[in-house]
Amino acid sequence: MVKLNPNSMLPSSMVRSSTRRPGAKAHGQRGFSFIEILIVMGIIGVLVGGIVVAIGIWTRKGPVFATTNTMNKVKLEIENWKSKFEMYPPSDVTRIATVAGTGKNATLSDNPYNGPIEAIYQALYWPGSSNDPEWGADETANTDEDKLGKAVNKHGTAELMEIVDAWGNPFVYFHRDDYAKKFDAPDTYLTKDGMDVEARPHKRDDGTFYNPSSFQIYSMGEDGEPNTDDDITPWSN
Ligand SMILES: [Ca+2]
Ligand SMILES: [Ca+2]
Repeated sequence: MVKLNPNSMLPSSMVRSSTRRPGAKAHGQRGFSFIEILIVMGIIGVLVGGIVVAIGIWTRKGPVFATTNTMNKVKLEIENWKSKFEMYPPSDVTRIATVAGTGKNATLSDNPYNGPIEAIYQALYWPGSSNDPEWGADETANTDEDKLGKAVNKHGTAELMEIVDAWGNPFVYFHRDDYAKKFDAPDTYLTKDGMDVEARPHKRDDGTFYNPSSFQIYSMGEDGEPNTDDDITPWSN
């Protein structure tokens, strides 16, 4: 009668015995020394640590990087607008047609939020402007959900969109003519989280405004509050 090996289900006569003396090593096989294992574990630890640090830096810097990219794009579009119409776009949608000399002035939204950056969005699509910027899905929003009674831009969009930073909050914009006035009577913005905040133009330590001959655009930064240290600005402090 054929006996079956319980492990392999092969007849035991077909299973080669592999008995070896306890402690004996196969030919050419060598174990790792304790020191070698420690070195390998050390290398793995350094690699894992490096990856964790890199992820941490990216998590912290990623939104700043994305916000800076969008801000630079808006800046360039505004400069192109100025080349076309010889003035920087106003911070009020009701005055764009007067400044541009084309299109029809809009009536102001009936809410007090986000006016200047809404004006920039509309201005960049203004009749006669060569601008036709394309925005990523996360670069525009309408945090206050307002719209004009009638569309005035060349795409026929009545919605008063804002250009937003990587945290979903509207960028802050000031025309140079408005710096002093808006410093005393700041603009109100509505953040993604529904907070209304007051934004002023940035001043240098000596009390003068940054970009005195053009405009200011900046992000409120991660804290979602304007005029704090984490604001992302296009100028260096
Ligand atoms: Ca809006
Ligand atoms: Ca801030």
